[in-house]
Amino acid sequence: MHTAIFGFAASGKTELFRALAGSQAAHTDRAMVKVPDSRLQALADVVRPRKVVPAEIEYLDVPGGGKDEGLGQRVLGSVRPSDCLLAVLDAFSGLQDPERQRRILESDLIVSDLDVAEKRLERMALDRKKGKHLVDEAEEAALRRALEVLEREEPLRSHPGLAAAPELRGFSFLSAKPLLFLWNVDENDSAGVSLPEESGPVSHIALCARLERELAELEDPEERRELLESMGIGESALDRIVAETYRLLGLITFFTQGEKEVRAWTVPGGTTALEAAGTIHSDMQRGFIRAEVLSWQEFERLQSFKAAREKGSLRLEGKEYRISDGDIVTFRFNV
Ligand SMILES: Nc1nc2c(ncn2[C@@H]2O[C@H](COP(=O)(O)OP(=O)(O)O)[C@@H](O)[C@H]2O)c(=O)[nH]1
Ligand SMILES: [Mg+2]
Repeated sequence: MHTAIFGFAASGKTELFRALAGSQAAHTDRAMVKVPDSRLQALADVVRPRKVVPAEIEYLDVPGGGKDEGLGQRVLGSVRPSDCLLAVLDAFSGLQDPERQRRILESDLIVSDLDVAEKRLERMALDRKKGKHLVDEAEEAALRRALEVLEREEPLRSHPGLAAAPELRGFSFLSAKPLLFLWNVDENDSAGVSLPEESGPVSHIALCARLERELAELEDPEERRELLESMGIGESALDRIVAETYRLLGLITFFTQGEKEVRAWTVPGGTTALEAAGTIHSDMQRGFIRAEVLSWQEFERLQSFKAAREKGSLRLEGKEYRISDGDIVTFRFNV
């Protein structure tokens, strides 16, 4: 999972990146960040494995970003390969209107997609002249629908069916990606920013990137807790952003456990046991026999796999079983 942090110059992107990436951030603009999940440690406390492996999200601090003239091609190009967009808005300096920044960023994404769709359709029109068979008609139809949406200045993400169309996947349309706006407010949030209400895969979080970066630099968990409390927030930027990213992308977590390691895995909601096995290893998918599943609720209640087995809480599930958030899964397979 890749998330690109982008926005205008001096909006606080690097402060936010450092808040998320902690000590890793010093010499890089890319970091694998461990997904905080208290369930993982709770499971490890019972299993006592040699290793505990959290899920990870990759964050990229995209440098640059103009001001009034928009983001520019280089920034948009760096953002395109990501799964999720994190747009930072300067709501702390008082120098720019954050709502205006938001509109410019959103329109940059739409215009960039419009450009991609138009170019591709022009190319297809040329191919059609050379020979009808050269044109993929399903792709062309999907592109035309996308173009209509974009010409109305609507992002593709507000049409989920179209945004997810397999014919459009290769284009990595920016306005189709889930988008999280980060309103970077000052230390006291003196302006008292009010966040817009939006539906669809877009949402808004207000936080102070500089404070969060200072928080992330504290080694001592006790000091950290005290600062969090004095800031009047219970959760760090990382907690909030990761939770919102999972919600926006419809992601869930399942766990595997054994003497060797306890590990968290991230999959889209609705993933089947067979697909989940495939995210771990292709052999596991190929030789899939069944999945032994303990729900998180039952694990919390019993705190023991032995008890779960005796009480019949450990379920045997087949290929089509849909994984639930928090499931602890053991795959039986044969290759
Ligand atoms: N007061 C205040 N300053 C901030 C905040 N976030 C960033 N800054 C400052 O704004 C400047 C630009 O931040 P930076 O993260 O480098 O912006 P970038 O260009 O988007 O990467 C730096 O001097 C930061 O310390 C914030 O939340 N509050
Ligand atoms: Mg920067």
